[in-house]
Amino acid sequence: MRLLTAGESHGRELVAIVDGVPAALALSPGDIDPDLRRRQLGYGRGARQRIERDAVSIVGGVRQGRTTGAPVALVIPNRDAVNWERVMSVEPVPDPPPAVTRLRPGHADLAGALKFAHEDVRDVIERSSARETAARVAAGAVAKVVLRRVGIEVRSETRAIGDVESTPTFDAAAVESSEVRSADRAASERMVAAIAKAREAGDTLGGIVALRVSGLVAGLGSSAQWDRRLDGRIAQALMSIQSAKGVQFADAFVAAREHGSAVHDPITVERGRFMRTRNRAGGLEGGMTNGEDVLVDVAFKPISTLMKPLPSADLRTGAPSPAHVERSDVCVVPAAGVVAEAMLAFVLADALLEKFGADNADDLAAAVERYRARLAPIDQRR
Ligand code: EPS
Repeated sequence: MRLLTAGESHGRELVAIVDGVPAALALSPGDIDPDLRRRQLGYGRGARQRIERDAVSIVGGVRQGRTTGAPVALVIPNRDAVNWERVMSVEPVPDPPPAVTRLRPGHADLAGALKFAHEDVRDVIERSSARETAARVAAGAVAKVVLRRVGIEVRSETRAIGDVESTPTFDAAAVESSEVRSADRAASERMVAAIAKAREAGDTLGGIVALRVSGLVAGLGSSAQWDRRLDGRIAQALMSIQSAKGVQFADAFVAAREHGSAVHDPITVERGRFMRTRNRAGGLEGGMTNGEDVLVDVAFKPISTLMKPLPSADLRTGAPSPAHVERSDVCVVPAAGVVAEAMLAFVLADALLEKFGADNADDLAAAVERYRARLAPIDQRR
């Protein structure tokens, strides 16, 4: 599967093209819109989310409620675009709006302006903005439909916001009813309080999202070539999310300080299946799934647009100047969990189709079933 997204944060609409989706999958906006809604929620979100009512139009790849095997094309209108018509006009306007030139540390502003020779940072902001993640979430929802066809499920939960931590249980009902997407009620309250305090101070907060994938088969990805290793592919996709600064599988940074005997997961056989007595590998060995749940965390830095801006400089003159301030969020970690689910689902669906065939969803399901039947220990297969 391949994904391309296009569209500006304040342009008319966002676009996603998902290529390589198998035919014969039931797919409708009802499979996508709930995730778009979840991405908009979370304590600490900015005023933009009160303007948008993200909903997808499927404009390619689906007919009579089923995928055809053609590229799935998705469009999400930006309701806010009506307020940005002059700024975002495709045609030149007679008196263009003032350029943004005060660079925000932590954002794409400086590197992007230098790279593309932009004199208006707006030309960088519009595409680097995390608004683009709405298109990713729509595409990820399609990937989740592929995964669900063979019983694979991706979940996320907030592990930390600022210095407030919790231990994820992935209890979906409790997570989705929390304003910060943590199933731990007491931790949720402390996370909300920490975000409120950061907002009062004109500051922002980051955090950690935990992801768990269940229902997997062993053998997705490959140890045979560096760029087929699934842990690398997952890390790349998660690291590509706006604000992501780190990825770890299970508790990798703790395990790195321990002995091998404490870290590797003993193999047992239960009810005719290979099992592990623990899962410190995070479900991946040798760049392949090992059949256990995939466990992966993503660290998100605090949002870089600060209401009390850091010292910075002007792009055109180089003169010292506080960073540009514009409407933004205080904390996006709850929403980032939904985006991370989408990216993880996308990579796993891609790996699944690569192994089992991407043409038709029924063929795919039959191939996975056959494979599952042959995964028993050798002497139990006879
Ligand atoms: C976002 C929409 C954006 C920001 C945020 C994410 O809307 P606007 O820029 O119109 O307020 O709220 O983007 C950033 C934090 C950023 O730095 O770009 C969204 O829909 O997720």
